[in-house]
Amino acid sequence: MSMVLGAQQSAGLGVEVRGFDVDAVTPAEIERLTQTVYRDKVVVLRDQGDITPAQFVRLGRMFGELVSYHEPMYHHPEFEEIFVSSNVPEDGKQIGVPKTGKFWHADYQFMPKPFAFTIFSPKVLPAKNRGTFFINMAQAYEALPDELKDAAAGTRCSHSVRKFFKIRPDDVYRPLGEVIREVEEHTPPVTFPTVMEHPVTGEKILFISEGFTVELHGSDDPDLLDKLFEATGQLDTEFTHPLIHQHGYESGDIVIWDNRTLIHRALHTTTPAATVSHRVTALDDHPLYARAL
Ligand code: 7UC
Ligand code: FE
Repeated sequence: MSMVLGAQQSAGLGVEVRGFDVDAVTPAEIERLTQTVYRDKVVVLRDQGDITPAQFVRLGRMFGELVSYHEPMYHHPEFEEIFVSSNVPEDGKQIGVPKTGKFWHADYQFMPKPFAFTIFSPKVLPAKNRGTFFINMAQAYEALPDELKDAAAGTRCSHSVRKFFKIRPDDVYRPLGEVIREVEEHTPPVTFPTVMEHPVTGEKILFISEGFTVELHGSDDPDLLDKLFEATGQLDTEFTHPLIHQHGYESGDIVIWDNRTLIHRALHTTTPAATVSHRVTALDDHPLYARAL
């Protein structure tokens, strides 16, 4: 079967792809998928349940240069390009890191070069709460009242991993101050425009997240960042804000999303159900943004 793209899902996020075969895909098909990710933000490749870690890495490379996560404890034991989120030990050993990403963020927003694409492969899905929340931050920008758009214009934001940096096994018994100093040294905050133009679609994106964005510079209003979090739905603890999309997974899905435009958050599970996912992350040939607004 050859690759078939469905229509944009009526629920608002995602184009479904059937018949995708990682061993037969052509460069033209990858280009089509890439453009679909830029325009429609989420692409869901169905029925990829048999994909091996080696094939998954190969798939990722077709979208761009892969970047391995900066903290090795997240790496797949054989493929450092794969970031493993897991609460299921293998042979009594923890693989990857449990409970990742349960906060609003864009991947690597705290680094100098945030990724263009996140490619996500759920491996073990819990029976309930199998999904990810998304907010489209271009849509969120457009929905802002004019006074917040004006207030955000020309400002910049700093982003840091500090609130969600996970303590590593080797950090046990280390002074917390020393660990904090190391985090600030290895991953100092980065600063980007608060509003940026998407280099491919030209959309205006509000590039902030409650998890990683720690400071807004260039405004007289000390509450502006909180107002922007509030207006974009990031402070809604019930997840009913109209900008929040809940995306569900079927087993065998591989989901590719535009990490410039979407912020996401792992769905909060109430029970400690087994959950395993793999992801790879790729850069593209475009700068993070075409211009600051
Ligand atoms: O453990 C985690 O939640 C990982 C997070 C701090 N960073 C994911 C990323 O790609 O930025
Ligand atoms: Fe993430």
